[in-house]
Amino acid sequence: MKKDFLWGSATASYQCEGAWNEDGRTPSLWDVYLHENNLENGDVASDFYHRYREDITLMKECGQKTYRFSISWNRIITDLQGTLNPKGIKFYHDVIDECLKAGIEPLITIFHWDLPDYLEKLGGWLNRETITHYVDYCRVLFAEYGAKVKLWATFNEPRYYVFSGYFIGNYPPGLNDAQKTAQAAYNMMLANARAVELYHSLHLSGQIGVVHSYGPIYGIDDTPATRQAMRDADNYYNNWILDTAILGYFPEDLLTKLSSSGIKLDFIEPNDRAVFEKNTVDFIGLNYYARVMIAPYQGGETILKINNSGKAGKGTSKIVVKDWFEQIFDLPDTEYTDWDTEIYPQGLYDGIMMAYEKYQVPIYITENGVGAYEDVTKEEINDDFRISYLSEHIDAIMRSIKDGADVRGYYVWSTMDLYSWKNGTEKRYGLVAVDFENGCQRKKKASYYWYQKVCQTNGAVIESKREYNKNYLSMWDLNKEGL
Ligand code: BGP
Repeated sequence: MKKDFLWGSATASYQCEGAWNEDGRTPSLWDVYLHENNLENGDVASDFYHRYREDITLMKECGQKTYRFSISWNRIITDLQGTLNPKGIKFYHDVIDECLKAGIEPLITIFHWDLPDYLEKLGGWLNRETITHYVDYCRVLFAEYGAKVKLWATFNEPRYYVFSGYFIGNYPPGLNDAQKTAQAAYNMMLANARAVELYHSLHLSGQIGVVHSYGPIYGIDDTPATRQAMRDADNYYNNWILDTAILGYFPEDLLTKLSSSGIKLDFIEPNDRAVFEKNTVDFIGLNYYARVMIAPYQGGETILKINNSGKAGKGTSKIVVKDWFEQIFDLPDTEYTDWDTEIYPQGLYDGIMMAYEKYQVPIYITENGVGAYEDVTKEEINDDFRISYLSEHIDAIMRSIKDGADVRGYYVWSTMDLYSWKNGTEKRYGLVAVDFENGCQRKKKASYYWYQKVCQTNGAVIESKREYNKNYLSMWDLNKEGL
């Protein structure tokens, strides 16, 4: 591994900060949605707002060289008139300064899903005006922190945010509307291009990219119908973000397929194309949790069922997109978590190789980790399953680097336990445990000590023993061979 490889970990503002109504912060759409529906919320979360020094010290002791975190927009700009909140601005200066003092490179995610509620009330990402507000927000961040921060991500996972909020409906604003899904997705990608344009115009010495919830596509068999379903699924899951952000426009066959599926593309304005083409990202952040196994669409209506409880039983999740594809969640010969997430490290290797061959831009693995129920009241927290999960995934990255991919950093999700959106705080990902019942006390898990060795030896301690059967067709084969 190159000496400057960035080992680190990641969090997001709403999931860890807490202090939801302190020091001038106004609500985001998540505060309102969770309060109104009486659901478990992030009011306190991991209390990072008050404990960030302790968390950054823990990262430093672990040997981490980078920390990816997001900024809460509504902590910085508190209303539609653009009122700035000095205390909010100062908080992130303090976090950044603390990182830099500890030798930790900050990677800032500008938007990790917590849209200010004052914008959601006006239609959120369905409203093109939100793009203007977003660029104004970026301008504030670049002016405040641009000299200190070298790595910026415009958005965390446009796909997950848009699909969960507008299509599946399990996240706010809780809609199930294909037309609105396409429109919100389009506006978000346009906002990405506008933020890149602004950042590049300022000639700061850093890089800007987008973070994508990467789902490397595989096919259940090798038939023409499966190959077509895989291409459609790749457009649906990956290409509308990656092609658009890196190559400068949406795939033509995606636009055709959307039109033939009854989506009106009248939200596209003639001058937009040039904005996309001219303003492409410097790097991509790939969040990897699982591959996506695809079968051809068999019939019936669209079904979008996600297992958010971890108790619903494996195989509860079901995704059928009418006339596009079906996604398989219960393969017989592989392992899944209680939330129906397949554990398949080889997908990370394949995914990196595919992305690098296609796009030739630097890659950061901006999230990777495993969520589980854990008893954190024990003296020692032996999360061996997490150690083997992370070890196998890091091994996949190291193999991809050996095979020529330009991967520059790796972020464990998550730095410490935090609020896992609709899964609540019970689904834990952290290297450090947070005892949510007892004042959010921190306790290092076994995986923390193990990751310390990884960071300190620059990956030399990683050994993976897993063997892979190549049972399924991958998008990689399909990209090489064509449809
Ligand atoms: C990613 C998000 C994170 C995080 C992670 C784990 O999609 O960027 O915010 O939550 O997934 O997912 P979950 O918390 O739903 O288990």
